[in-house]
Amino acid sequence: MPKRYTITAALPYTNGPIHIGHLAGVYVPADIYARYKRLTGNDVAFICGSDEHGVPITIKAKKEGVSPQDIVDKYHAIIKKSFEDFGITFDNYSRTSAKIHHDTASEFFKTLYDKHEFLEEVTAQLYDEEANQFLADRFVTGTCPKCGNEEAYGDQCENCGSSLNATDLINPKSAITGNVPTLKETKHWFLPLNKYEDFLKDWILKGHKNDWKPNVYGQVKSWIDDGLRPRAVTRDLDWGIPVPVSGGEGKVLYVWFDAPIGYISATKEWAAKEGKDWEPYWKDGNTKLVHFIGKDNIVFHCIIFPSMLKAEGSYILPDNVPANEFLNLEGNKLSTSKNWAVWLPDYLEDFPNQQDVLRYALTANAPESKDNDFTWKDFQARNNNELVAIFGNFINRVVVLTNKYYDGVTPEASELSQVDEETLAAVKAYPSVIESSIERYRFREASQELINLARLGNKYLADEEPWKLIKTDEARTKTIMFVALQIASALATLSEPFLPFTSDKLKKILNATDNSWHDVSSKITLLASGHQIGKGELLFSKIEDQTIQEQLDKLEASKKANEAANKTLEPQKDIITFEDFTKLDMRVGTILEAEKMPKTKKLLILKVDTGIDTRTIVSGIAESFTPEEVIGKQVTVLVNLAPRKLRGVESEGMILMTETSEGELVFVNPDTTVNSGLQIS
Ligand code: B3M
Ligand code: ZN
Repeated sequence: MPKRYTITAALPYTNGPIHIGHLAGVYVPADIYARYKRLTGNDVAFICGSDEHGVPITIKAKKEGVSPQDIVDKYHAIIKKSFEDFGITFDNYSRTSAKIHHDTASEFFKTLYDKHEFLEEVTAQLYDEEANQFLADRFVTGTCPKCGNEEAYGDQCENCGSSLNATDLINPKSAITGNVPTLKETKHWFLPLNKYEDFLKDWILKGHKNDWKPNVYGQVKSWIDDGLRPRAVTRDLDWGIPVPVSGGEGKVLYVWFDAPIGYISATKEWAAKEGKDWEPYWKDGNTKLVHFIGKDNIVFHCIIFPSMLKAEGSYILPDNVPANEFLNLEGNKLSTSKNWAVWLPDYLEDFPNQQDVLRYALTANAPESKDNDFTWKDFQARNNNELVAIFGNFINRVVVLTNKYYDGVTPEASELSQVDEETLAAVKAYPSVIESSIERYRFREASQELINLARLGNKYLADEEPWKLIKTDEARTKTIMFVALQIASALATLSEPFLPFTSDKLKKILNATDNSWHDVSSKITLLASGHQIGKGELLFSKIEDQTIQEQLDKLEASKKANEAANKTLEPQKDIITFEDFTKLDMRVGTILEAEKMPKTKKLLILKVDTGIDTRTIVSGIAESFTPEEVIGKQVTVLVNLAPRKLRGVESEGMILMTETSEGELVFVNPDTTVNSGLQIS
């Protein structure tokens, strides 16, 4: 019986492009699920949009010296295009700066306000005197009281997922000035989560004990067991949705209050465009609501938003929230701020038209129950050993042989052997095999079942060897190729959720676009005898080691560039007087000899002509220069530094150096050759 599904995917913050972690954690699994539900005849609203409020946007705007609207306009377009490029089939990708969202969120807040669901309280909040601004959310960092993570934010700890009030943080620090915040009184409206504890215990801890993923259920249980507290749902910020009640001047809705309502406003926007009624997608008890998110959003989708929906009273609640864990990259946490990521636009530039390879590699290795690591080596292996060697190889053989033996016409099968019968029966079972995994949100497992179907095809051809039989048994060869074409057609249909671009290509090659998901298990024949298929084309191509090495080098380079760009300069030292300065005697020196200090890695022993004399100076430059490289160099020497013994060698003076932002040592030296001994002042 077809059902109605409202499927949502977390609204990405529009403070940067999206990367492979976003795809793996949220958007590819959500798209697989939405495509599968459509293919199996359900009414689906697949909803997402840009999350355009919140402190991350204003921090980015400040950093780039533009307005928050400029930032969201720029990244909304970039992110929207990335989703389109990767075949993420949202029915609507909206944005929370849209008027329909402002109206919907304001109305939602007003409804709760009029029902006296909020606590209205004046409390002492963190304040940055220098920036003259309250510090909430990502405007303040500190140590998480629950797990000790020292980079927790004012509203959330990404390490343990806890939702926090800024005043919970230990050793808070302003993200604007670095100052220690003071406390200042201000009025906010609080959602009394404690009031919904019994409802949440009943709805989740009892009602979803067996069908919610253990990583989700476990986090929710620990918060509820810890006891829920009122949470402020308004902020002293100027970027966001104005608080629509008196006393709310200069305040906005907390981004995590407004953003989930973005799913509702985006559904409204879509339904209006489609001439549909939006309400059944959010208010009909027969609709299944499924939220796809990352683990750092569990508290907001399982506790706060459901409590809001419950308080409002007319909405359905999520049937499931299959949150994924985090994806790491080459052993390190993916990080926007550290530029340690594979950004989707960059991937497409380096791997044009290979979206499915990334979709597949991320699905086959998805962090479904624990954090997982993306490596370029695994990406290459998934492509070469599975997509090329199994899926692509099978299709290529079927299509090439059908064109070679029968000019592309699907041959007539004569009597089926037992192996043929068993093989065709196995093919018919695959829709429900894959369904069983998808229905339990096990997309890794489902993707491997798809590859198993291709394996079945390969094994069938390898065992039946039509290329040999063609010489001796025409009838049997026709039957084998007929069976192989049925497997290929099943792959064309069942691959669509996982490999949408490949599925399209394969349907065109087979000239077969109309077999539904259920047809694969119910129809006697997917490709009838006499059906004309098209010419073959390679579905996947081998990825060479060199290509992978280039990606690893690119990652290293971006990491170094990012470290350089974010290198914090030492603060200026205490002021000295001119008299102090005149005590320093700096001369031009010329390095005459150099040798490594035995048993050390860092030290070179230099013989330096200072113009006054030739003296020994020990310098910690051995990791940046070989002795040969420095002989003859003119350098700046501080000659009247008291001599000191280093590893038994008396060093008389110091060579002035500096370290570039890339971390390499360079000499501070005159840019023309001059006589040693000239004073530098
Ligand atoms: N903007 C995504 C994040 O926390 C957040 C999701 C909102 S879904 C309503 O990275
Ligand atoms: Zn924590």
